[in-house]
Amino acid sequence: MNENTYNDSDIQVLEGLEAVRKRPGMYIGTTSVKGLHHLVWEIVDNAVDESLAGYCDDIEVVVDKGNVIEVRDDGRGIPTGTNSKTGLSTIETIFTVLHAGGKFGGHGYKVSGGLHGVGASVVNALSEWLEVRVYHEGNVYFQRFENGGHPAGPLKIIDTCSKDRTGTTVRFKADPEIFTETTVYDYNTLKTRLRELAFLNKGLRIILSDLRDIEHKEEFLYNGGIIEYVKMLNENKAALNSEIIYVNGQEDNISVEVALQYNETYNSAVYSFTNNINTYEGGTHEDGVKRALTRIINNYAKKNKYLKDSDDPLSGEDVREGLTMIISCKHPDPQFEGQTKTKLGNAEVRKIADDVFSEGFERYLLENPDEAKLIMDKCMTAARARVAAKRARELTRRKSDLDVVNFGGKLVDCKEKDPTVCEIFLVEGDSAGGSAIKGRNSMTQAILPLRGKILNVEKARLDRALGNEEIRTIITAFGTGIGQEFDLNKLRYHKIIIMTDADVDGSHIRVLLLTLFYRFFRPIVEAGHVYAAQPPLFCIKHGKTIKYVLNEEEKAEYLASLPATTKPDVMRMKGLGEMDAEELNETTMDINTRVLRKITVDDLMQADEIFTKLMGEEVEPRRKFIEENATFVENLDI
Ligand code: 28G
Repeated sequence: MNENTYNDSDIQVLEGLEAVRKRPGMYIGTTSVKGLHHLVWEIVDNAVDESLAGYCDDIEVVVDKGNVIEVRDDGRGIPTGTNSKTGLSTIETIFTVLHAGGKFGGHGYKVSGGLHGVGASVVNALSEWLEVRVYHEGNVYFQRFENGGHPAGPLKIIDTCSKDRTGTTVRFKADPEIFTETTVYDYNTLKTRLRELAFLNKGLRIILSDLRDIEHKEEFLYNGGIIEYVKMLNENKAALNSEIIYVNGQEDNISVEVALQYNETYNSAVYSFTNNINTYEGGTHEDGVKRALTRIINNYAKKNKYLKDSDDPLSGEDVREGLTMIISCKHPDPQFEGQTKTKLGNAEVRKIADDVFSEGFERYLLENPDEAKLIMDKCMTAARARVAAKRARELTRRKSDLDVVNFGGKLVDCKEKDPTVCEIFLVEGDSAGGSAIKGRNSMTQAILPLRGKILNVEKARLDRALGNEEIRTIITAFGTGIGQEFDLNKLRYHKIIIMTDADVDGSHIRVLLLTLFYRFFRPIVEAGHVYAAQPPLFCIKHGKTIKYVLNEEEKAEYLASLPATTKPDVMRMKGLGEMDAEELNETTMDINTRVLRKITVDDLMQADEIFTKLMGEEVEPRRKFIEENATFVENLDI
């Protein structure tokens, strides 16, 4: 083609590109920073397609100075011949004819393709300039486009290269006249998506480098694919099944891959993809897998007597508690629906996904009974929590009409309503409770005396736990609800202070409370709201000063600091119940003189360990523990 003359098809091409520049939103959704990144995804997707075709192992993305993007692949290189339909070179066709993407040429299919899947010509149309280099049979082919996709010259050979070197390189500068908000790329956005692409396409190496102000270079290569994705997502969580479960299969050219692992949290993280596109709104592939998961677990639970025939089945939410799962589907002709076109609509996929997953997952449970037990126990606990949460919600609903001060006649609330300055003391025993009520600052300090036994929530089913008045009162007082209704924002006191004696019984009650928190209120602890009051063990008088110390060590240290001649009385403190209001206030409650210890999740886990020992299957540690902690065990309401 003569570069100085236009023919009809040139005019059509230019009109096409002009349409893109007039209404960029129609093609890339938005010209905000999101649209800017979309340009990169379009080009990268073409390289990923070449990798899916089996010809490309490495993709390199460079953010160059001036926010120029360069994408390189080591595929076959775009064919350098002429396209019979357009009369232009294939390369020029791909970069200037709208919708000249994968479907062009009639066979094969694009398995990636961004959300809009509009192709390289749209990127070209929205670029100040764009250059393409193709490495093929020892030659470097080159073409440059300017001002929104106009060829600056014909395709030509500009250099030679090694015969082994094949591939395509695309370099472009987004047009600031289109991207008026910004043309600055965000490294993290690029990194997150490119890493995701590497997870979704096992064995594909993607290198990202940033040559702007702060230089970065990262490589993403996952031979385990989505298994490694789940591994990363669960990195900082305690895994339940140590091996990540992986299931895959295909039917009618539609492939489904699933990787999953349970962890000890209560949250579910299920992410699904179709042709590398994150289907945020889910769809038939996700429905099929979820349906199969629920059914297979229920079948297994019935068969293995976790559930009686008369029991309600486990719900979808029960079986997904603590579940991290990636679903990746590849489809030759995906139909995207929904508000943001991120919901897979193809009806046939529901059954295929169900078939593939149920077969693989059922076999996994049969072949791995130990892991299966961990999963079943987790699901059963989740189901109990769901029932309990419903009850709690009903209870709180009933309570909400009452003045919270009067419920059960136990909580002595503070006057202040702002949770950030309010404190609640959970006090062991009625007599200490009495002193605490008298000695408190009634503006900000609420007192909840705990009488009798606190139920061991580790052993009791949650519905029974909610039948326990002590626990119900605590839940209502906190205001957060429990289980699925739990809402940290509703916490009525930002300091929850456990006030027990410094003796063995006191520490036992503390352990029971911690277990309650561990199971029901963990986020409260994680947010740093739970404290242990530390009543002093000794009172040391020195002249006119009185010093309270928490333990023997502190006593020794303080005494050593005093001049030998003036050493005084050392008094052992009484228990909480024997202190009068003034003493209790001064030593344990007054914000100016008290010493609080913040309870951490580690403390909870220690408490949990004690319970695991006590309740666990191992007989010997259990016997030993019961022997060593006779009073404690006697007080337990198991
Ligand atoms: C670096 C940034 C982006 C690409 C290829 C390779 C081929 C190709 C691309 O063909 C025309 C349409 C369907 C066959 C295909 C090379 C077959 C044989 C290719 C890229 C002809 C487009 N040899 N690599 N397009 N197809 N990389 N990277 O864009 O029928 S695009």
